[in-house]
Amino acid sequence: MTQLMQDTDQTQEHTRRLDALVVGAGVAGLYQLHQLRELGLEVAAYDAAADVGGTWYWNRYPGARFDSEAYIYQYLFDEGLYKDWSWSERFPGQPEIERWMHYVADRLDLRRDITFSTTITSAHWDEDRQRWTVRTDTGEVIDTQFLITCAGMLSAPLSSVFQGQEDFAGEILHTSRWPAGGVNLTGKRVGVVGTGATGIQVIQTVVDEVDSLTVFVRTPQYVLPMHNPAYDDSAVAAYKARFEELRETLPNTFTGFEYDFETSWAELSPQERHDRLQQVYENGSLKLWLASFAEIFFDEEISEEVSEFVRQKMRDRLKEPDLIDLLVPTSYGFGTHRVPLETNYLEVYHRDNVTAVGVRDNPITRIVPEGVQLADGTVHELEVIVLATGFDAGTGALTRMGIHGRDGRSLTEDWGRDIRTMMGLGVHGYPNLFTTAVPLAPSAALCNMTTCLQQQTEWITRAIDHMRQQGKSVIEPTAEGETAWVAHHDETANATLISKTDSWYVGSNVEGKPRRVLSYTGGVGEYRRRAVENADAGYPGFAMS
Ligand code: NA7
Repeated sequence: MTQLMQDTDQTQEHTRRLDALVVGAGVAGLYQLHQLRELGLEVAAYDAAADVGGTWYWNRYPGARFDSEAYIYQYLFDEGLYKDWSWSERFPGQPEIERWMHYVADRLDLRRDITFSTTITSAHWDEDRQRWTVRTDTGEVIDTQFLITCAGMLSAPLSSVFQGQEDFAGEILHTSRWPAGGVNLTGKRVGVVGTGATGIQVIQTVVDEVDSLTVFVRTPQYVLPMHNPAYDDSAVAAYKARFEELRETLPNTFTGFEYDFETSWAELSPQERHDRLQQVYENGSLKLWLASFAEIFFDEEISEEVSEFVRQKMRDRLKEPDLIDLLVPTSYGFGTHRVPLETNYLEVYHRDNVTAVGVRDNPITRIVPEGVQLADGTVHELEVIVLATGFDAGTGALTRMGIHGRDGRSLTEDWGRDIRTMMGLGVHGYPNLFTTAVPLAPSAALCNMTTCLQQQTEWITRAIDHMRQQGKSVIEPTAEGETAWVAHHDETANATLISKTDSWYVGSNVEGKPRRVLSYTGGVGEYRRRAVENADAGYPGFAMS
């Protein structure tokens, strides 16, 4: 027997054959696995994590919690699944959310089809066999008809940020790789780099524990106070009674939340506008952002007026001019960044053991053994450095996976030039690859994720079902279909102020990443309508054979 034949035999022996491989066992992956199993497919999910949860497995940093209301961050396809779980508060913390994900996996008996602690290291489309060959870091080879990525939009951490990180004498941690057993910060000198939604949750939480806290602030954030009441039995019963209403409403609003833009700026007097802003501010949710005035995303003057409303709230709390200068944004409009909800975050900076260090004009140059060094040579001595420095959003999970499509083309290289997808559901040149939570769909950012991920996975299930019924085995976005979607996406996105503001929403947080608004900004309801229309019409923009 020749060496080649031996290798082939061994590969076949160890190759697992599937109809569909789902990458990820978080919100999308669990539901996708469930649906395809119900459809009768031979399907399995793989996850690098040791258990289910996705985002809620990895992000166990201090203070991690929802800022979608718990009763809308839900699966809505099964009334019993919804009603048999009771949330303890409006915006629960990560441990409770992770327990809920376990509940979902157990209830649907999903774990038996999930391989944990296993990373996909490559996926190659085999043109002759019209199937994917997928390899893992445990040496497994999987031969699958469909490859479905449910890998999350914020799962590729930016954790190697500074020169010298490996030389630090203390402990350095990225927020999304926080150890399961926690980290003892008691009495320690702790530094936090980053004041996005994550950094803010960390800062307001660890401040009670640490000896001293040094916060490195580059771009300040507009923040809104969170109102987070505990739920008693009657509150739980009240939201459960709304199940049908929520199931009807959520998929059709602008952002997949229960609320929507109700009033137009032009229709109201200045006093009425202020009253409306005050009313939604007091709601203590993302309502001021996602249900005040849609014009804040398009009109610079209206954006400025609403921004000023929020700035004044922040100034009233910060009081001190130095802190106001450092922490109140002025260079971009409210809502063009992701808006964090917080609890006494601004008040943290009044504490004696907290130092806010501006690093816009005097940037961090490197990590030294003692701590963080700035451009002017100052060293902030620390024992723990928390990197709340974010993610390669939307694309990073896939570009780190080694996906190669037709003719060996590399998704990493393709998206390194230009980030294109067909409705965020597939990519031209990559047959039988279905995607979720990638760019050019609302699930890339501007969405209550459960709403969008249910919709996308249901669309994928329907497409596969359709193919099987039609006797088709390969689906791929056409070049023309994709180009038309990209054009529509860009036209919609480039009309927004989001497109003009630097943040992970446009990929500017990753050096060299092609700039494009990641999220579809036409609205969750509109996206859904278009996706359903596409399926009803027999999938124009996709070629099937
Ligand atoms: P974000 O929102 O991307 O925030 C990252 C933060 O880290 C942000 O304040 C950055 O400042 C800061 N950063 C990154 N690199 C540096 C360097 N080199 N120096 C100083 N500061 C730096 O990530 P999050 O994890 O907070 O949130 C991501 C999403 O998760 C969030 O939007 C929610 O949807 C959940 P910058 O703004 O770049 O000046």
